[in-house]
Amino acid sequence: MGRKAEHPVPYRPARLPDDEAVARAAALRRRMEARRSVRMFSPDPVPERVVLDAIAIASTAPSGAHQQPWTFVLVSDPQVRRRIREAAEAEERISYDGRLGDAWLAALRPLGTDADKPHLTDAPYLIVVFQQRFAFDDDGGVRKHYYVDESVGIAVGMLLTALQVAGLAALTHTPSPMRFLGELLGRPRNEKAFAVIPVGYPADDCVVPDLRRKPLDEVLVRI
Ligand code: IYR
Repeated sequence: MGRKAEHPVPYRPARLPDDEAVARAAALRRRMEARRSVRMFSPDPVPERVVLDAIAIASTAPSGAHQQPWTFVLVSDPQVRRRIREAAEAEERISYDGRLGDAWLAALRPLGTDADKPHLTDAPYLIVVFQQRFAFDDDGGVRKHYYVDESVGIAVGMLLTALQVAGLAALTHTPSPMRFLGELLGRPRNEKAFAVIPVGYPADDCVVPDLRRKPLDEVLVRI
């Protein structure tokens, strides 16, 4: 495919020796298996440089037609975080009071989540991820973006991986509906909120649900 690109350029990354590749993959697997979604954050500051690098790493994600249809809004301002928390909790109260429905509430019960979202003000950073459903042309027209959900989902996965490798904790938070985020943050109408990701260190007394991950042989089919 790339062979027939309009302007192909050489790509010849050095190969790793097998033992080095095996060691790196195993080390990263151990690191990633230790990742947990954190809802109890310390207010301690984290190095901004780490968060900026993690966002830059997320932005290396592959995307439909290489349109890179994402915007990351990095929120540290405590007042903006408080406004986001208030608006998110207002929506979540309606959700937990019945909008989600019995089956959904039952599925969430093991996690113990509720409409209280202290992580939105405790964590020193919120990364609000927006997907660009389309782009504006120079002449004021619009240009459709392709595979936006997939592209932004991959970028968020890479963001979470980068944060974990750098020793930071995060949560993939999806208040619903999320329209308030675009309004609060003054985003243009081609952008749709995708997730709110609090980032920081876990609180000293942080606890998480006692979850088990599916073992490899349950998620892998080899043919
Ligand atoms: N958005 C709500 C509810 C929620 C939904 C799912 I699916 C979760 O895995 C966790 C929570 C909330 O953030 O509480």
